[in-house]
Amino acid sequence: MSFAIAPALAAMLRAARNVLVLTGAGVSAESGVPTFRDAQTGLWAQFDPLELATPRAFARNPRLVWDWYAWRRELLATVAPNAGHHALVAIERRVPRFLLATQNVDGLHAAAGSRALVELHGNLARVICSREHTLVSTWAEPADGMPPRCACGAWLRPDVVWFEENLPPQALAEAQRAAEECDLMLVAGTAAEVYPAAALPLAARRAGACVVEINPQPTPLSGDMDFVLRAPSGVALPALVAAAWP
Ligand code: BV8
Repeated sequence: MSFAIAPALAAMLRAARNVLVLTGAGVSAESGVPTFRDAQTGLWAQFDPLELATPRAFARNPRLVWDWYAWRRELLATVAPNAGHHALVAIERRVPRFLLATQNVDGLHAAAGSRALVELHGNLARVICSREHTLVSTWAEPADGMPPRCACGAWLRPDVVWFEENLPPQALAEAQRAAEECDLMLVAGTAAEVYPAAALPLAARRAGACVVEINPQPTPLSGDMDFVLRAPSGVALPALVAAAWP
């Protein structure tokens, strides 16, 4: 499936000196990773992710939350980056300054080769102690129906940012600075409903950047975009790269 890119947008990307990209779960959809708001499949279809990805859910039902993340971690072992992830690597290698700020916790951007990358919401593959926040790589499967425990006795948890938890300050500051300084921002695969990540595109626009939405569906941002590519990111991003650097 090819996709037509406006010559003005192709020229903008080719001439760009400083590109910021914000991605959300939609960029991983074509890799087979369910988006955050798509109905979870099987056992998880009965749960609202917004309800599970919170400290309160973990405190209330630690084993359920642990198992939800263990299911998502196992799913990640079966998926690979798609053409959209690879197109973002191609852009990173061609523009003078580049930053990719992702809301995704699936590690697929790093797997595709993205280097200038900040993970605003953490990474599902990493497990930490819920008290010390230190990385833990191995653990015994518990027999008490609770999550595995750290040597200190506290439960283990995924190294992701839950709702009502602060984002990693350095990653957020780096993305916010890039929003102030970029001349072109691509916003791909996000419903633009989760803050503070969703504030980045309008910050870039206020600072004078050209902002592009890549999403098959409209979002609250759509009306403020300079360009909108109404297509899957796995189609639109490779088409954008091919149009900018034929
Ligand atoms: C914070 C990790 C300060 C976990 C995630 C009331 C009380 C407390 C907080 C708040 C509140 N009201 C608002 C807030 C702030 C809150 C927030 O924004 N809530 C929302 C729901 C209103 N934010 C926070 O709590 C943040 N922290 O503010 O700290 C603080 C401290 C104390 C008290 C208050 C505030 C923390 C936010 C981070 C949460 N963690 N993930 C996990 O993954 O389990 S967020 C989660 O949603 C994922 O990271 C996901 O990426 C992210 C955003 O969703 P999207 O990426 O946009 O994905 P979604 O499924 O929604 O949409 C997919 C899109 O892709 C769609 O548009 C679709 O059309 C498109 N698409 C589909 N296919 C394709 C495609 N696009 C392109 N190609 C395709 N093929």
